[in-house]
Amino acid sequence: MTDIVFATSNENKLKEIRKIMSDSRYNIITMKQLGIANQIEEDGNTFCENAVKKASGIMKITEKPTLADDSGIEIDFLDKKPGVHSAMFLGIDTPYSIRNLEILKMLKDVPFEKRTARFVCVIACALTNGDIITAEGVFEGHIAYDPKGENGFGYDPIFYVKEYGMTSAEMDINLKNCISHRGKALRDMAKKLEEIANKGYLK
Ligand code: ITT
Repeated sequence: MTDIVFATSNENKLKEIRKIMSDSRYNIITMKQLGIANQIEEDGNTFCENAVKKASGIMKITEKPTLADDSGIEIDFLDKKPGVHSAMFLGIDTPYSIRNLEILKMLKDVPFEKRTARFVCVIACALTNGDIITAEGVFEGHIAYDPKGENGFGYDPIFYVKEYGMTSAEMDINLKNCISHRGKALRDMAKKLEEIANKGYLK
């Protein structure tokens, strides 16, 4: 098993990540286990910039290969907002139950075809030799009319996936991981890490 740090303080992300990586050769180490807090400021303009900043900042502290995820939701009717600002949209301490209702109010009377939205996730891996690898995943859907479902986290209760007739908060973790932005990005990252391991950079 190869130790790899995952630089996130979001326990919900970690739960999904652990499940996706469960049959990989990687042993995920959390910042909590290492006793370090995320002191990296996410001030980039893109998911990629923020993911690279988090991964390389924490790799410099841990001196171990480090993964980081930057993700968020783009709502077309709101000009792709909140995007990279998803974690602090409508107030960092505002419960998601309230944020989600506020978003539904912003989209009141907006017809289904104009409620398109997507979750985006960029995962970056900072290797100890300074190399950076990135992978992206996108999950397309619509903003629902009412929040539904208890699974997942964040904006999942208002993210409706037409093909399954349910929100991503109504999906079990395996289904969500199979089709989600994070699942796609992480599986692509695992493939890229495999290629690197075969070249001998990662044991
Ligand atoms: P770390 O930076 O410590 O990883 P964070 O929660 O601050 O944790 P981000 O900066 O990447 O993470 O913000 C992502 C936000 O986007 C997250 O807090 C949710 O509000 C939203 N989000 C991302 N992926 C999501 C998902 O799968 N389901 C629901 N909401 C999601």
